[in-house]
Amino acid sequence: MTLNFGVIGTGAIGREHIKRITDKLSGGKIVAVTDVNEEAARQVVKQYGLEALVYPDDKSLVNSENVDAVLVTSWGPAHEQNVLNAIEAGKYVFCEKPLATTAEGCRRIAEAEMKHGKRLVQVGFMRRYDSGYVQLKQAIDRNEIGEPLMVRCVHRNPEVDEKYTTQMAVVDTLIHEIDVLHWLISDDYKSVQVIYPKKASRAHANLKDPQLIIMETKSGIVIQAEVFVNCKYGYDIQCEVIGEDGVAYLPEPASIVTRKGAKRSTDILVEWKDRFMDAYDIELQDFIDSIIKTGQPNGPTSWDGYIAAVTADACVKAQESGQKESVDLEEKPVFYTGKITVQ
Ligand code: NAI
Ligand code: NAD
Ligand code: ISE
Repeated sequence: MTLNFGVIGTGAIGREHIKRITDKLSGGKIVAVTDVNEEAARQVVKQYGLEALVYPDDKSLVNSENVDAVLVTSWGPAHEQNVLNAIEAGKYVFCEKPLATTAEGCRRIAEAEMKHGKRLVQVGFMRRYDSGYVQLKQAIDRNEIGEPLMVRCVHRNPEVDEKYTTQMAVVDTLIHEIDVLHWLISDDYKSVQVIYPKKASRAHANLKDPQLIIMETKSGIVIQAEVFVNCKYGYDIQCEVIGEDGVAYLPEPASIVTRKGAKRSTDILVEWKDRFMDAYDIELQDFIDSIIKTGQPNGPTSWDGYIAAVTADACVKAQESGQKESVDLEEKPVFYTGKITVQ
């Protein structure tokens, strides 16, 4: 069986995912595309030689009989409506982060999915598929470093454009740490706080950068996460888990070591799409395979999207108040707790 995809949003990551489904992965085919900039959608069909129709809007695309699954790679504020339209049409959806820009939006999606009666949605939290994070989680789960006490992590981008806001440091960038860390240490967030260090001179006038976010979990683990989106030197993701008996580090991407000019050096990647290339491949292949095999996606759920949004909302509140803010999650519905059933 082939899973036929309709893509909403043919920008940077939309094109990356179209290329990987077409050239690298198995079991998926792009048959439909749409973008608010229709010309951009036409260009993509031509550029990649796709056998795909261009639709005027998301509603007509999701309702196309030929579309089995919808790939949402539009900009964040459009995601909620894109996903709700897909659920209403009974279509599977792979939605890039954020699932919706508010916790209420994620809740509406979860409600619609539960009403539909089986899982349709997977959120693009690809770090859970990154081999480095998977190894880190295995080490923690096997108790190799004892009980985790603290986590230190870094999320640095070389630069951002003028459209990037102080809030986006949380809702667009930190959101990856928010998702992956509670999964990594199997704990829930209790409170968050944001500290602004000295502002980087390269950050544009309205952007507070860097930011230090402190997150505390219910069991008392303290996480220090740095977001610095004007670091200039590269795209740098670091994570260190400090346990009772030892410390475990996220592996750095492999690179040759050179010795030259009295220096020993290794490369640092620059682009996010290169740093997590394998994870994007694995998450989308898993989406395709589990739908074909079991009739449901198996990756991060709408409820994971909701947890991330509630935590991000608390971080935004903490950015504004300068205080510790609580993370108040509703109880997870049974629908999102069980193992998927094979049809
Ligand atoms: P982009 O701006 O390059 O592309 C977005 C595209 O969506 C544009 O072509 C725009 O015209 C189109 N669009 C916006 N609203 C639309 C709508 N309602 N209907 C149809 N098309 C619409 O943005 P980019 O960087 O590709 O990001 C897209 C999404 O992917 C964002 O949600 C972003 O957070 C996420 N993303 C995820 C990454 C990850 O590591 N998982 C990395 C980069 C982006
Ligand atoms: P982008 O701006 O390059 O592309 C977005 C595209 O969506 C544009 O072509 C735009 O015209 C189109 N679009 C916007 N609203 C639309 C709508 N309502 N209907 C149809 N098309 C619409 O952005 P991007 O960098 O590709 O990011 C897209 C999404 O992917 C964002 O949500 C972003 O957070 C996410 N993203 C995730 C990762 C990751 O590492 N997982 C990396 C990059 C981007
Ligand atoms: C982007 O949308 C991503 O998701 C990248 O992974 C992240 O590093 C970047 O800061 C975001 O803007």
